[in-house]
Parts: sequence; C-alpha cells; structure tokens
Amino acid sequence: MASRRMLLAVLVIVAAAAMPQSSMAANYTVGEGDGWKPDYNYTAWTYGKMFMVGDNLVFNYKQGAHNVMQVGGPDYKACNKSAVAINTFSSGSDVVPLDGQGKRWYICGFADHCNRGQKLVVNVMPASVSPASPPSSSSVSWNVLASYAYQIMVAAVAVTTAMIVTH
Ligand SMILES: [Cu+2]
Repeated sequence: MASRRMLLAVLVIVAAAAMPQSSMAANYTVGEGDGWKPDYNYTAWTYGKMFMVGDNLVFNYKQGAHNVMQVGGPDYKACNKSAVAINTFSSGSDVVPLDGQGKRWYICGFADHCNRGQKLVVNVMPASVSPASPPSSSSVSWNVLASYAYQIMVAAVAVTTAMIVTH
C-alpha cells in the first residue's frame, strides 16, 4: 500500500513537472526598478521577453507625474497624447492585463515624456504554444526542447527517489 501511495505521489510530481511553463501567468514590471519614466529605452527592455496572453504589465511611477495610455500604433508612433485612448491608467501602480494577442502600444500622456522615450510596444503571443506545432523561430524551439529536457530530468529524479524509498 505504501508503495502505491508513493507511486501516486510520483505521478503527481511528474504531471506537475510536465505542465507547460506558459500556463503560469507572468507579471512584467516595466523598466524593472527604474519604473515608468522618460529617458529610458523600453524597446531594449522588451528584448528577450516573451509576452503571453494572460500575463500582466506592471507600471510603477509617481501618481500624478505620469500615466499609461494604451493607444493605437499610429498614435504611439506620433506620440499623440490627445489620442482617444483604448485604456488609460493613472494609479501609479497599474497592473495592465495582456488579455489579447497581437501588438499593444502604451505611451505617457504627460508633457513631452513620450517623445523622450516613455513609450512601450509589446507583441503578445497566444497563451499556449502547442508542442505539435512549435514556433518557427529556432531560438524559441530550442527553449522548448531545453524545457522538455529539464522536465524529463525532474521526472527521472522523482522516479529514482521513489524507487530508493519503496525498496
Ligand atoms: Cu510621463
């Protein structure tokens, strides 16, 4: 009986390890410790990050000194602060859900901040990337492979541990 329980525990661990990482929503703090401000390169900040549907962007700034306007592409490009925003956030600690795939554009509507770089564009990917149809980018498929290798290793360690414990 004890070994059956152990086997069940191992199965649970293996199932947990095999869950795709994309099922966990991530919070991205825009600009990390620097927060949301002018004279910052937010395009560089996005490098190497993969934004997925269900993730959140967190904008931190002094309330009343900045805001976050979600606008369309042309308004982003032109830093059009009088644009009719899709959404405006102004709490100073804004959690902005990425609830749809595709490009999203954000600017600060204060003074010349947008022209001074306080603007962000992110490309939101679908929530789940199916292993049956891996993304075409070789770097992404490599990440997926590395992730599988890690999961197999975790499962192997779990099984070995269970065998030692039950024998
Ligand atoms: Cu600003």
